[in-house]
Amino acid sequence: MTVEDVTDLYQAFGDDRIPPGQRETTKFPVLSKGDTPNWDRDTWTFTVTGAVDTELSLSYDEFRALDTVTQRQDFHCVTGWSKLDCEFTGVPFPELAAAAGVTDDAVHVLFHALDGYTTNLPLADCMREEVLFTWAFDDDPLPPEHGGPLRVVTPHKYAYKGAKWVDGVEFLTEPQRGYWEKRGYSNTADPWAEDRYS
Ligand SMILES: Nc1nc2c(c(=O)[nH]1)N[C@H]1C(S)=C(S)[C@@H](COP(=O)(O)O)O[C@H]1N2
Ligand SMILES: [Mo]
Repeated sequence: MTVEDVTDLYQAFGDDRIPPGQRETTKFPVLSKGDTPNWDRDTWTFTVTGAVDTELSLSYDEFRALDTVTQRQDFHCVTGWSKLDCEFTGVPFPELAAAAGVTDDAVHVLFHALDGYTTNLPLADCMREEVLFTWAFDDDPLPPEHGGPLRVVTPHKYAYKGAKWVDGVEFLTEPQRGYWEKRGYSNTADPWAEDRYS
């Protein structure tokens, strides 16, 4: 398995790999707004909706049949810890966007998750190879508390931009705010600018 190292992406945002105000940890703390939701492999459905040519509805097996990559990435939590060199396997966002065909008027994206969580990003911030829908962490299945069966990772943003238990992507023609973005966390979430709160 080829592992692509994308840990140098920070160079586009700042001088240091560890963003200002962050401490490195080797632990992987769990941060969820509530309980870990249950899911059923037979009924789990991933939807792509909104400003697309073709809305998609994929079963778990159909999602897993998409082309995948494995990347080494860093993970920055807004509460101040960073975990370096995480290996995630999954589907890059642009791959999924191409499968649905994003229409010209799409400017923004809202991610939906099984626990009711949502988070938002401008389309341009999603159309990066490092934005992954991932089900594997360091060669093991992604643990349920970390978002299994499927989560998003956003190594160029604080981790609340990555929805755990993701089951839907909505392409929007106007910006919209997600769960934490409505509750005082930064809408932009750039770790190198320390965009923590709004
Ligand atoms: N569905 C869902 N995704 C979520 C959250 C959540 O509560 N629900 N919490 C977010 C926050 S605030 C953070 S910091 C990261 C934490 O990921 P971790 O628990 O794997 O460390 O997940 C993000 N994604
Ligand atoms: Mo968080």
